[in-house]
This record gives sequence, structure tokens and C-alpha cells, in this order.
Amino acid sequence: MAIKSKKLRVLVLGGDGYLGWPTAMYFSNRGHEVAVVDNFNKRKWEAEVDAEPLMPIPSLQERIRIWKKTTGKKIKMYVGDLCHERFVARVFDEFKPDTIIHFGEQPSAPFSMIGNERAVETQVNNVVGNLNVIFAMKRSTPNAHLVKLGTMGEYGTPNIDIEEGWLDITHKGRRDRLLFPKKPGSFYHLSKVHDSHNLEFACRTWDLAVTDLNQGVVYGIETEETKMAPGLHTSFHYDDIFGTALNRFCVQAVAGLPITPYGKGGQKRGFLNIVDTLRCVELAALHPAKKGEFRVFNQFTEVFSVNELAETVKEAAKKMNIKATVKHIKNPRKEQEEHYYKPVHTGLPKLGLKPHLLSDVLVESMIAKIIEHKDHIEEEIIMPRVVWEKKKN
Ligand code: NAD
Ligand code: USQ
Repeated sequence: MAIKSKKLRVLVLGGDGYLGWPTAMYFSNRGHEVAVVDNFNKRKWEAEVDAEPLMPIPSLQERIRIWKKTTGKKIKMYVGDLCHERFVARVFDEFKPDTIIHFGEQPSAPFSMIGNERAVETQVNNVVGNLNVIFAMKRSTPNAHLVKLGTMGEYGTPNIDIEEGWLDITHKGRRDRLLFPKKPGSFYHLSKVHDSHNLEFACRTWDLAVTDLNQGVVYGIETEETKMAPGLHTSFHYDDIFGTALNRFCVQAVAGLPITPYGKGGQKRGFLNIVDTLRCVELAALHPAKKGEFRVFNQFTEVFSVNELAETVKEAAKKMNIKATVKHIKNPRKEQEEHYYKPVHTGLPKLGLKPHLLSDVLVESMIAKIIEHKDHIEEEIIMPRVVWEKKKN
């Protein structure tokens, strides 16, 4: 298809992050003009809450230099805060993107639940940054397409099937198409709900084109580009605050610590491989939303319960002669531990997504990679330190 060879000017917001850096390399590798924006908030938060990634990460400047040496391709860098309106406006005026991929937010539910200060910080950072992006687009690049990272957690776990963003509803004999009702489980997840509403309003009012990718939990360490040279790897968290379920379970197995489903472990979530995150973002970018359209895709490839994930990791570890154990611990979160879960996720496969499904082989390769860095595992940052509700005695 002709559209696939189109070269884009891609602005990756949050380009120093777990997903942003591999995405920047992925688009650069395919011949697109790429610029990244980051203010290193994540590196600051990691230091503040004692949650460093497993492998040390070179500075963004250094990563970009290694990328240029390896491929001959340039990635432009803007260092600054998305919450500073004038900085964002300058970046848009100067780079004039036709595609903006927005990863630049505080991504952790536990971080947002530490207390008053972190809840405010999360919502201000995410909601204000996103608003500045909306206004910069409107003023400087009104025909551009915004690909915004939302989350499946915006919907929560309702006792009905979850549609892709919208719901056709009949109420007291009248029909309408409304945003699907939201029931999120943390102040972080709520920040994404607020973003979605602001974006839908901007599309309706100013004819902007937006794709909101309601992404599930991402797992995996490597992509084609991260393997191209030492120093191009991405940040991999296993701590209680920035680490996500499967990544944490693999590290627990390698460290000889019990794998920790919270509570009953019947919580179900949508999951996807980091390699599929990049492909989904690419598919959205190459097939943009129309002007005025607020398009939503549910971005995950498989649903698992936490218990299923724990057993998968245990079995994969066994094949590698690692004896992993599973220990249910008191759930630090307030969430349903047994529930109905049936989200639609047909939009991205219709555009051409061919999922990389979770197989033992993938888990084994993750475990093998973690073994290489076993000496860096800090055991004291693994057990949950943040609780949703402090019980009074
Ligand atoms: P990350 O923290 O590794 O990356 C986010 C990057 O954005 C960081 O480098 C951070 O410094 C930067 N950033 C944050 N606030 C900023 C600001 N105000 N100005 C400039 N830069 C800023 O997170 P990630 O895991 O790569 O997630 C990326 C996005 O995808 C987030 O929006 C997250 O909510 C969403 N998401 C992630 C997952 C997952 O499993 N990792 C799943 C669903 C959705
Ligand atoms: N969980 C355990 N044990 C653990 C860690 C997590 O049982 O040791 C459980 C949690 O209680 C939760 C589920 O696993 O039920 C997922 O937790 P998680 O920490 O892997 O993911 P979550 O907090 O939901 O957040 C992550 C990313 C976030 C993204 C979200 C997608 O950090 O950026 O938005 O996944 S989703 O979950 O679909 O909302």
C-alpha cells in the first residue's frame, strides 16, 4: 500500500522512557524523521522513590549518539517539560510534526497512590502536559495526528463487555453514542480518563485528529533496535512502583524470591509484548484518525489472570532449572480479585497487527536476559511499599 511508504515527521513525547526510546529508534530505523522530548522526570522519580531500573541507562544524549554511530541516522532531542506551555509551543513550531506520539506521562498506579503530593503531581503532570500538547497542535499543526497512550485501566473491570472507547446506548427510548463509562483503580489511571475526555472534547470542538491507545500491561525487555548495539537497551523495572506484573515475576524467579500474586490473583488484565506496542503505534500512525475523529483502540493481545502469569513464569523457570515458588500476599491495592473481563480488541488487528503471543520461549528469553544482570537485583525494592487504604486498628 502506498500509505506504508509515507515518511512521517514523528515527535515522540517521553522519548527517554521504557516505551518511548524503543519507539523513537523503531521509527528512525524505518526512515521517518524523528525528534524526542523528555525532561527526565522519570529518572528523578526513580531516584526519589528508590526504584532504579535493572540495567543502568546511558543519558539520552549518549543513547542518541550510539544510535547515530550504529545506523547513521539522527534523532533530534528537545529537553523540557510538557507542562511548560511555551516550551511545548516552541517544539511544535520548530519541528512541525505530522505525527505526535505521546508517552510523556507519569505511568505508575502505586506512585500516584503514595499520598496527596504524588497524586497531585501525577494528575498535574499528565493532564496539564496533555492539554499543552492539545493547544500546541491546534495552534501550530492543526492537521497533525496525535497518537496518545491511554490505558485499559481507564475502564476498570466492569461486569459488562468493554467496547473500544465508545458505547452505543439506548436510554429511556432514546439512542446515542457516548464514551464508554470509566471505573479506574488509581489516581494515575484517573489521569488518563481526564486526558481522554479532554482529547475527545478537542476533536469535537477544534477538528483535531486523535487516536487514544488504551494499552494493557506491557512486558518484555528487547526490541529489534535495542539489540543493535550496547547502550541502546531500554529501562526495565522490577520494583513495586514502576515494575509491572510479568516483568516483576521474571525477576522474582531469577532472584530466588517468591512470585507475588496480590490477594487471590484472579485479577485479569490485557497484556502485550513491547514489540507489539511499537507495531500498534506504527499502525495507528500510518492509518491516522480523520480530522475531528477521536478514535480509540484497545491495545493488548491476550488476557491473563495474575495467577496464570505466575504459573507461566514458574513453569518457564523450571525448564531452565530454576525452582520458582508462588506466594499470594495481601493485596496492597483496592481492586476486584475475581471478576468478569471481556474487552473488545479488534481495531488494531483489522489494521494488520499480527500479535507476538506470550509463549514459554519468550518468558525463558526474558529470564535468560535477567540472569545476565542478576547481580544488580535489589531485593528490598520488590515487596509492595504503597497501600491504597491504610486500615485503622
Ligand atoms: P516511562 O516512565 O518509562 O516513560 C515516560 C517518559 O515520559 C519518561 O522518560 C519521563 O521522563 C517522561 N515524562 C514524564 N512527564 C514528562 C513531562 N512533564 N515532560 C517531559 N517528559 C515527561 O513510562 P512507559 O512505561 O514507557 O509508559 C509510556 C506511556 O505509556 C505512559 O503514558 C504510560 O502511562 C503508558 N502505558 C504504559 C504501559 C506499560 O505497561 N508500560 C501500559 C499502558 C500504558
Ligand atoms: N500484581 C500482582 N502482583 C505483583 C504486581 C502486580 O498481583 O507483584 C497485579 C496488580 O494488583 C494488578 C495487576 O497485577 O491487578 C497489574 O498490575 P501492574 O503493576 O502490572 O500494572 P498496573 O498497575 O495496572 O499498571 C501498568 C502500567 C501502567 C499501565 C497499566 C495498563 O504501569 O502504565 O497503564 O499497566 S492496565 O493495567 O491495563 O491499566
